[in-house]
Amino acid sequence: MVENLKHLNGKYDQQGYFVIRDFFSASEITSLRKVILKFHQLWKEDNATFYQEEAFNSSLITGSEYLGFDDRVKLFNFISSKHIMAVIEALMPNNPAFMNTQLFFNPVNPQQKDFWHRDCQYDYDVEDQKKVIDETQVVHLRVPLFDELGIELIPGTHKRWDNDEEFAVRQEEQGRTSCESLSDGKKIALAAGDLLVFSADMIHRGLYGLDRLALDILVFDSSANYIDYVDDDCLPDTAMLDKIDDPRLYRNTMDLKSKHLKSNHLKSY
Ligand SMILES: O=C(O)CCC(=O)C(=O)O
Repeated sequence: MVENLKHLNGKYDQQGYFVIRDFFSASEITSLRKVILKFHQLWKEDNATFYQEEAFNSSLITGSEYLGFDDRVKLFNFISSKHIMAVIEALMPNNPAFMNTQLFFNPVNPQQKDFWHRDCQYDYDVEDQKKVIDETQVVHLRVPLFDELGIELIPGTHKRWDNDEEFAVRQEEQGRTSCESLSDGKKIALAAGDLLVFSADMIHRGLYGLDRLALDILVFDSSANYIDYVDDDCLPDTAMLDKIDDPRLYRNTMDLKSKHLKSNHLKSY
């Protein structure tokens, strides 16, 4: 397994993604699905208009708004389970930190098209996007709960800037639209049980269709400055930490949070 992961790490480095087929057992997916479907149902009821009109994802799945103590502990234990931690640590050996979770589903409106983007484009201007892909990366671990068309991505774009076509399409410039096809796009179809690991900052899009419902786990390297992106409520509380077999991923985030708070506090004097 460790040898295998080393090979995958090299693949991630070169391509910006890798997929491990049948990574999860059927029973793991069945029990995860139960918790996620509970969240999804409550979230849809609470966000009915948004869901009907434009939504294609939700986030903060591990938070306290829709799930109770036991379900949250189940999720935390799933996310930091031995085999997921082995994958995360193969990519980030030094204190990987938990950022968030997102749930991706099909938009209700069939006119809504899947769109190319880099996640960092929503927070950074173009010059800073170039820096982000050069210096740091947020990694997504996609866990499909049902078979899905998956993700289309452009291998290698986690480390290189866009060509003219890619830039015009994802930024919708020169009359191009972000749902157009791109010549170097690679479609990765996924089945329930597979794990797809990819860089959030590479050029990619989710492919709408089938009954997709995918849990994305977002992690980052502790040396990168992403702590402001973490919502306290999606972290385990003290009582939960006691029930998590391996809470290092969350403790790393909490440590970063408290360091950040302390340094902000000092700055304000
Ligand atoms: O699946 C989707 O709709 C989009 C996925 C995506 O953009 C992401 O995971 O960052």
